[in-house]
Amino acid sequence: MNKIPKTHPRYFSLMIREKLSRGMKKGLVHETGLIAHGRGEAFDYLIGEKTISYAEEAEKTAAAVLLHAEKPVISVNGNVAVLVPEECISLARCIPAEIEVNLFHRTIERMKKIVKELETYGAKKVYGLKGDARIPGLDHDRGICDREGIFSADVVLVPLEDGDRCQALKNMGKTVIAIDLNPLSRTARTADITVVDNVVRAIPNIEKWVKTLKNMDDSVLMDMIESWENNEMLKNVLSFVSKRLETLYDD
Ligand code: PTJ
Repeated sequence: MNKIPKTHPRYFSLMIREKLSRGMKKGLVHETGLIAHGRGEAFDYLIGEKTISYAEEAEKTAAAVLLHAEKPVISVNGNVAVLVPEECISLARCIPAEIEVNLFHRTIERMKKIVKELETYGAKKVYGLKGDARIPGLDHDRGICDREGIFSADVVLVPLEDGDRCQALKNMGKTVIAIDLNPLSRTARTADITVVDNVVRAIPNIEKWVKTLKNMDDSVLMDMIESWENNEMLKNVLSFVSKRLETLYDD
Protein backbone atom coordinates (compact mmCIF):
# COMPACT_ATOMS: atom_id res chain seq x y z
CA MET A 1 0.00 0.00 0.00
CA ASN A 2 1.31 3.45 -0.89
CA LYS A 3 1.73 5.63 2.16
CA ILE A 4 -0.59 8.63 1.97
CA PRO A 5 0.88 11.62 3.83
CA LYS A 6 -1.52 13.24 6.31
CA THR A 7 -0.69 16.60 4.75
CA HIS A 8 -2.23 15.56 1.41
CA PRO A 9 -5.23 17.86 0.77
CA ARG A 10 -7.35 14.82 -0.17
CA TYR A 11 -6.02 12.65 2.72
CA PHE A 12 -9.40 11.67 4.16
CA SER A 13 -10.93 10.84 0.79
CA LEU A 14 -7.86 8.85 -0.26
CA MET A 15 -7.92 6.87 3.00
CA ILE A 16 -11.55 5.90 2.33
CA ARG A 17 -10.56 4.68 -1.14
CA GLU A 18 -7.69 2.74 0.40
CA LYS A 19 -10.05 1.08 2.89
CA LEU A 20 -12.36 -0.01 0.08
CA SER A 21 -9.50 -1.22 -2.07
CA ARG A 22 -8.12 -3.31 0.81
CA GLY A 23 -11.65 -4.50 1.60
CA MET A 24 -12.00 -5.71 -1.96
CA LYS A 25 -8.70 -7.59 -1.83
CA LYS A 26 -9.87 -9.27 1.40
CA GLY A 27 -13.07 -10.35 -0.36
CA LEU A 28 -15.41 -8.14 1.69
CA VAL A 29 -16.25 -5.52 -0.96
CA HIS A 30 -17.58 -6.53 -4.38
CA GLU A 31 -15.64 -4.97 -7.27
CA THR A 32 -18.75 -3.03 -8.31
CA GLY A 33 -18.72 -1.54 -4.80
CA LEU A 34 -15.76 0.55 -6.01
CA ILE A 35 -17.86 1.88 -8.89
CA ALA A 36 -20.71 2.67 -6.49
CA HIS A 37 -18.24 4.53 -4.27
CA GLY A 38 -17.01 6.62 -7.22
CA ARG A 39 -20.55 7.74 -7.89
CA GLY A 40 -21.00 8.57 -4.23
CA GLU A 41 -17.77 10.62 -4.21
CA ALA A 42 -18.99 12.72 -7.14
CA PHE A 43 -22.22 13.58 -5.33
CA ASP A 44 -20.28 14.28 -2.13
CA TYR A 45 -18.31 16.94 -4.07
CA LEU A 46 -21.57 18.58 -5.10
CA ILE A 47 -22.76 19.00 -1.51
CA GLY A 48 -19.31 20.19 -0.36
CA GLU A 49 -18.20 16.97 1.41
CA LYS A 50 -19.94 17.94 4.61
CA THR A 51 -23.25 17.27 6.34
CA ILE A 52 -25.64 19.87 5.01
CA SER A 53 -28.54 21.09 7.14
CA TYR A 54 -31.10 18.99 5.20
CA ALA A 55 -29.07 15.85 5.93
CA GLU A 56 -28.78 16.82 9.59
CA GLU A 57 -32.60 17.08 9.77
CA ALA A 58 -32.95 13.70 8.06
CA GLU A 59 -30.45 12.15 10.47
CA LYS A 60 -32.41 13.54 13.41
CA THR A 61 -35.69 12.18 12.01
CA ALA A 62 -34.04 8.83 11.23
CA ALA A 63 -32.97 8.64 14.88
CA ALA A 64 -36.56 9.33 15.97
CA VAL A 65 -37.89 6.59 13.65
CA LEU A 66 -35.30 4.09 14.91
CA LEU A 67 -36.10 4.88 18.56
CA HIS A 68 -39.85 4.64 17.94
CA ALA A 69 -39.51 1.31 16.09
CA GLU A 70 -40.41 -2.02 17.64
CA LYS A 71 -37.89 -4.02 15.68
CA PRO A 72 -35.35 -1.94 13.78
CA VAL A 73 -32.67 -3.64 11.68
CA ILE A 74 -29.52 -2.13 10.15
CA SER A 75 -28.73 -3.73 6.80
CA VAL A 76 -25.00 -4.05 6.03
CA ASN A 77 -23.39 -4.69 2.64
CA GLY A 78 -19.75 -4.96 1.57
CA ASN A 79 -19.01 -1.22 1.37
CA VAL A 80 -20.69 -0.48 4.69
CA ALA A 81 -18.86 -3.34 6.46
CA VAL A 82 -15.54 -1.85 5.38
CA LEU A 83 -16.31 1.87 5.80
CA VAL A 84 -18.26 1.95 9.09
CA PRO A 85 -18.20 -1.43 10.88
CA GLU A 86 -17.62 -0.09 14.41
CA GLU A 87 -19.99 2.82 13.84
CA CYS A 88 -22.84 0.48 12.76
CA ILE A 89 -22.27 -1.77 15.76
CA SER A 90 -22.20 1.22 18.10
CA LEU A 91 -25.40 2.65 16.57
CA ALA A 92 -27.13 -0.74 16.83
CA ARG A 93 -26.22 -0.96 20.54
CA CYS A 94 -27.39 2.55 21.23
CA ILE A 95 -30.88 2.22 19.68
CA PRO A 96 -30.96 -0.91 20.27
CA ALA A 97 -31.29 -2.54 16.81
CA GLU A 98 -30.29 -5.76 15.09
CA ILE A 99 -27.69 -6.01 12.32
CA GLU A 100 -28.14 -8.12 9.20
CA VAL A 101 -25.75 -8.66 6.32
CA ASN A 102 -27.65 -8.42 3.04
CA LEU A 103 -25.79 -8.50 -0.26
CA PHE A 104 -26.68 -7.83 -3.85
CA HIS A 105 -23.75 -9.99 -5.04
CA ARG A 106 -24.42 -12.70 -2.48
CA THR A 107 -22.04 -15.61 -2.05
CA ILE A 108 -21.87 -17.69 1.13
CA GLU A 109 -18.13 -17.07 1.26
CA ARG A 110 -18.53 -13.26 1.23
CA MET A 111 -21.47 -13.40 3.66
CA LYS A 112 -19.34 -15.38 6.14
CA LYS A 113 -16.38 -13.03 5.72
CA ILE A 114 -18.51 -9.95 6.39
CA VAL A 115 -20.23 -11.53 9.42
CA LYS A 116 -16.79 -12.47 10.78
CA GLU A 117 -15.47 -8.97 10.14
CA LEU A 118 -18.35 -7.46 12.12
CA GLU A 119 -17.76 -9.96 14.93
CA THR A 120 -14.09 -8.96 14.99
CA TYR A 121 -15.28 -5.39 15.61
CA GLY A 122 -17.42 -6.61 18.51
CA ALA A 123 -20.83 -7.52 17.04
CA LYS A 124 -22.48 -10.22 19.15
CA LYS A 125 -25.31 -11.32 16.87
CA VAL A 126 -25.32 -10.75 13.13
CA TYR A 127 -28.26 -11.95 11.03
CA GLY A 128 -28.09 -12.90 7.37
CA LEU A 129 -26.40 -16.28 7.07
CA LYS A 130 -29.57 -18.31 7.58
CA GLY A 131 -31.33 -16.80 4.60
CA ASP A 132 -34.55 -18.59 5.51
CA ALA A 133 -36.95 -15.97 4.11
CA ARG A 134 -37.49 -13.98 0.91
CA ILE A 135 -38.59 -10.41 0.34
CA PRO A 136 -41.58 -10.79 -2.01
CA GLY A 137 -41.13 -9.42 -5.51
CA LEU A 138 -37.32 -9.48 -5.62
CA ASP A 139 -35.91 -12.04 -8.02
CA HIS A 140 -32.25 -11.44 -7.23
CA ASP A 141 -30.27 -12.53 -4.18
CA ARG A 142 -30.84 -9.30 -2.30
CA GLY A 143 -34.29 -10.72 -1.65
CA ILE A 144 -32.77 -13.42 0.58
CA CYS A 145 -32.97 -12.45 4.24
CA ASP A 146 -33.44 -13.88 7.74
CA ARG A 147 -36.95 -14.45 9.06
CA GLU A 148 -35.84 -13.25 12.50
CA GLY A 149 -34.03 -10.25 11.00
CA ILE A 150 -35.03 -8.02 8.08
CA PHE A 151 -38.09 -10.12 7.20
CA SER A 152 -39.80 -9.36 10.51
CA ALA A 153 -38.40 -5.84 11.04
CA ASP A 154 -40.71 -2.82 11.11
CA VAL A 155 -37.93 -0.33 10.27
CA VAL A 156 -34.92 -1.05 8.06
CA LEU A 157 -31.91 1.26 7.76
CA VAL A 158 -30.36 0.70 4.34
CA PRO A 159 -27.07 2.48 3.75
CA LEU A 160 -25.91 2.28 0.10
CA GLU A 161 -28.86 0.59 -1.51
CA ASP A 162 -30.14 -0.09 -4.95
CA GLY A 163 -33.72 0.98 -5.30
CA ASP A 164 -35.74 -2.14 -5.94
CA ARG A 165 -35.23 -3.64 -2.48
CA CYS A 166 -36.19 -0.33 -0.95
CA GLN A 167 -39.53 -0.46 -2.82
CA ALA A 168 -40.01 -4.15 -1.99
CA LEU A 169 -39.44 -3.50 1.73
CA LYS A 170 -41.97 -0.68 1.59
CA ASN A 171 -44.44 -3.01 -0.14
CA MET A 172 -44.07 -5.27 2.93
CA GLY A 173 -45.26 -2.33 5.07
CA LYS A 174 -41.84 -1.50 6.50
CA THR A 175 -40.44 1.98 7.02
CA VAL A 176 -37.21 2.43 5.09
CA ILE A 177 -34.43 4.85 6.00
CA ALA A 178 -31.82 5.17 3.22
CA ILE A 179 -28.40 6.78 3.25
CA ASP A 180 -27.54 7.80 -0.30
CA LEU A 181 -25.38 10.65 -1.55
CA ASN A 182 -27.30 10.67 -4.82
CA PRO A 183 -30.57 12.59 -4.27
CA LEU A 184 -31.76 11.48 -7.73
CA SER A 185 -31.45 7.73 -7.19
CA ARG A 186 -34.46 5.42 -7.07
CA THR A 187 -33.55 4.60 -3.48
CA ALA A 188 -33.47 8.27 -2.50
CA ARG A 189 -36.87 8.84 -4.09
CA THR A 190 -38.46 5.67 -2.72
CA ALA A 191 -37.29 5.68 0.91
CA ASP A 192 -39.45 7.15 3.67
CA ILE A 193 -36.46 9.06 5.00
CA THR A 194 -33.43 9.72 2.82
CA VAL A 195 -30.19 10.88 4.36
CA VAL A 196 -28.22 12.60 1.58
CA ASP A 197 -24.85 12.31 3.29
CA ASN A 198 -21.75 10.16 3.20
CA VAL A 199 -22.26 6.99 5.22
CA VAL A 200 -19.03 7.78 7.13
CA ARG A 201 -20.63 10.98 8.46
CA ALA A 202 -24.25 9.80 8.53
CA ILE A 203 -23.97 6.76 10.82
CA PRO A 204 -22.15 8.60 13.66
CA ASN A 205 -24.52 11.55 13.24
CA ILE A 206 -27.60 9.34 13.52
CA GLU A 207 -26.08 7.90 16.71
CA LYS A 208 -25.52 11.43 18.05
CA TRP A 209 -29.24 12.13 17.53
CA VAL A 210 -30.27 8.78 19.03
CA LYS A 211 -28.41 9.78 22.21
CA THR A 212 -30.01 13.23 22.20
CA LEU A 213 -33.57 11.97 21.63
CA LYS A 214 -33.39 8.76 23.66
CA ASN A 215 -35.20 10.04 26.75
CA MET A 216 -37.78 12.12 24.89
CA ASP A 217 -41.43 11.32 25.15
CA ASP A 218 -42.70 9.09 22.33
CA SER A 219 -45.23 11.81 21.36
CA VAL A 220 -42.32 14.18 20.61
CA LEU A 221 -40.76 11.53 18.35
CA MET A 222 -44.13 10.94 16.66
CA ASP A 223 -44.51 14.68 15.94
CA MET A 224 -41.12 14.72 14.25
CA ILE A 225 -41.87 11.58 12.25
CA GLU A 226 -45.31 12.70 11.12
CA SER A 227 -44.14 16.11 9.97
CA TRP A 228 -41.34 14.68 7.79
CA GLU A 229 -41.73 15.44 4.05
CA ASN A 230 -39.14 13.41 2.16
CA ASN A 231 -39.88 14.87 -1.30
CA GLU A 232 -39.65 18.42 0.06
CA MET A 233 -36.26 17.60 1.57
CA LEU A 234 -35.00 16.12 -1.74
CA LYS A 235 -36.12 19.25 -3.59
CA ASN A 236 -34.30 21.37 -1.00
CA VAL A 237 -31.11 19.34 -1.44
CA LEU A 238 -31.22 19.81 -5.23
CA SER A 239 -31.83 23.53 -4.89
CA PHE A 240 -28.98 23.74 -2.33
CA VAL A 241 -26.64 22.05 -4.83
CA SER A 242 -27.68 24.23 -7.77
CA LYS A 243 -27.33 27.47 -5.72
CA ARG A 244 -23.97 26.28 -4.42
CA LEU A 245 -22.71 25.61 -7.94
CA GLU A 246 -24.02 28.93 -9.26
CA THR A 247 -22.12 30.91 -6.64
CA LEU A 248 -19.07 28.67 -6.16
CA TYR A 249 -16.61 30.84 -8.11
CA ASP A 250 -18.05 34.24 -7.14
CA ASP A 251 -15.80 36.27 -4.92
O1 PTJ B 1 -21.95 -5.49 -1.25
P1 PTJ B 1 -23.07 -5.75 -2.24
O2 PTJ B 1 -22.89 -7.05 -2.97
O3 PTJ B 1 -24.44 -5.67 -1.61
O4 PTJ B 1 -23.03 -4.60 -3.36
C1 PTJ B 1 -23.12 -3.30 -2.95
C2 PTJ B 1 -23.19 -2.28 -4.11
C3 PTJ B 1 -22.77 -0.94 -3.55
C4 PTJ B 1 -22.25 -2.70 -5.20
C5 PTJ B 1 -24.63 -2.23 -4.65
O5 PTJ B 1 -25.49 -1.92 -3.60
C6 PTJ B 1 -24.79 -1.24 -5.76
O6 PTJ B 1 -24.55 -1.51 -6.91
O7 PTJ B 1 -25.21 -0.02 -5.38
P2 PTJ B 1 -25.59 1.15 -6.40
O8 PTJ B 1 -26.81 0.81 -7.15
O9 PTJ B 1 -24.37 1.55 -7.16
O10 PTJ B 1 -25.95 2.30 -5.40
C7 PTJ B 1 -25.07 2.81 -4.50
C8 PTJ B 1 -25.57 4.21 -4.12
O11 PTJ B 1 -24.87 4.59 -2.96
C9 PTJ B 1 -25.27 5.26 -5.20
O12 PTJ B 1 -26.41 6.07 -5.37
C10 PTJ B 1 -24.13 6.10 -4.62
O13 PTJ B 1 -24.24 7.47 -4.94
C11 PTJ B 1 -24.32 5.89 -3.13
N1 PTJ B 1 -23.07 5.91 -2.36
C12 PTJ B 1 -21.87 5.40 -2.72
N2 PTJ B 1 -20.96 5.57 -1.75
C13 PTJ B 1 -21.60 6.20 -0.74
C14 PTJ B 1 -22.96 6.40 -1.12
N3 PTJ B 1 -23.85 7.00 -0.33
C15 PTJ B 1 -23.43 7.38 0.89
N4 PTJ B 1 -22.16 7.22 1.34
C16 PTJ B 1 -21.23 6.63 0.56
N5 PTJ B 1 -19.97 6.48 1.02
